[in-house]
Amino acid sequence: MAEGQIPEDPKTQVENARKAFEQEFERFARFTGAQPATTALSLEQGEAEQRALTELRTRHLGKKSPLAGSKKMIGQVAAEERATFGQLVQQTEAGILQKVGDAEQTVKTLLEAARIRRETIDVTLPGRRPRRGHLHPITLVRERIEDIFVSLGYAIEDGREIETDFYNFEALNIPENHPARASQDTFYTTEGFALRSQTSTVQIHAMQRRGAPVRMIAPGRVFRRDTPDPTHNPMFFQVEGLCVDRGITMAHLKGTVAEFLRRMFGPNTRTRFRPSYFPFTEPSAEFDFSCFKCGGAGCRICKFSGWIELGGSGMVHPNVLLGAGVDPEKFSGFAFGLGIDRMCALMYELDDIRLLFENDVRFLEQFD
Ligand code: 2NL
Repeated sequence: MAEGQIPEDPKTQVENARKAFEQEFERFARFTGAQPATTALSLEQGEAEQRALTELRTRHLGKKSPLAGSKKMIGQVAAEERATFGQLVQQTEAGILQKVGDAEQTVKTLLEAARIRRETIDVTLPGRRPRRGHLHPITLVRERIEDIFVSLGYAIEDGREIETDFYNFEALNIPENHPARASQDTFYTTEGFALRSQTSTVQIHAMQRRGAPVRMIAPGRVFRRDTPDPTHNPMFFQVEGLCVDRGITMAHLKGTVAEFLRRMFGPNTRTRFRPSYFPFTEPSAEFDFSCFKCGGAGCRICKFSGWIELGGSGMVHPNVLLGAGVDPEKFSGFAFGLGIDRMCALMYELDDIRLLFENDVRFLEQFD
C-alpha cells in the first residue's frame, strides 16, 4: 500500500485481490470449463503454460499474496462481521484455487498428449536396412581355385607375410647375388626380414613341419619391388601348389594343371607348357591355356594369339627338397604358381589391375 493513500477496508482488499486474479487469469480461461477450447499444444508451449500457471498460483495464493495479507487483517474487522469476512476470504481463496487447479489439470493433460505425439512411431514404415556387402572379386576367384584343389585332395595352407631371408630366398635355391634376386626384389626391414615375394615360403614351412608326402596349395598376398602400372602392383595375390610323393613326374604336373584349368574355364580348355627357368624347379615350364573368350580363334583378350599365359611350374629342385628336410632320393614333386589378380583381371575383363586395390565401391559393387 502506497503511503498517503487511505487504507482500504479489509473487504475491499479481498475484492481487489480477486479482481487482480481474474484479470491475470483471463488468458488461461481457455484451459477451464467442461470442454476446454484448446485442443492441442506443442510440448514447448505446454511446458511454458505450466510454468506460467505455477507462478500465477504463487502470486495469488502464496504467503506474500494480497489475499494472505488480507487474512491477517481480520483483527481490524468488527466482531459481528468477522464470520462473514472469514467466509468471503475462504470463498475467494477456494475460487482462485478451483480455477488455477482446473487450468493446471487441462495443461497437464494436453502436455501428456503432446509427449505421446512426439514419441509416436509409425510401425508400418519400412525399416532402414543396412546395405549388404559382398566378397571382393579377388576373394571370389581365390575361393573358386581353393574349391577345385580341395576336391583334388589338396590342403590349403596359410603363413606369415613377413619372412626371413632363408624362407624367401635361400631355401628356394636363390643364394645371395643370384640374378633371380633382382626379379624377386621386395621390401626389407632393418632387422633382416623381407615381405615375402612368393608364397613358396609357406610350402617350405609345411614340408619342414609335415614332411613328405604332401599335397597343398598356398594362396596369399605377396610383394614385389614394382612400379604400379595397368598390369603391375607392388602388392598382389598368388596361389602356389605343391605335390611331393614317391614317383611324382612331369606328367602329374601337366595333368593337374590341365584339370584345374578345365574346371576353371570349361571342359574344352586346352593347356600348353613352354620350357622356362626358375631357380627352385628343374626342369621348369610356363603354362598357357586356350582363350576362354574365343576358344582359340583369336580376340582382344588373348591378343589374337588364341592362348593366355598364366603361370610358372616345374619339378621341385632337389636342393629345395633337401633344404626343407625331404630326401630327394626317395621323393620327387612338382610345383606351380600363378597370380590371382591377373586371373581375376582376365576373367572380369579389367584393363587395369590397380582397380582391384583402390576400394572404390562403385567398382566393387559390380561383383555382387
Ligand atoms: C610364377 C612362378 C612358380 C613355384 C612357383 C615352387 C614352390 C616350391 C618349390 C618349387 Cl616350395 N617351386 N613354386 C614353382 C615354379 C613356378 O611360380 O610365375 N608365379 C606367379
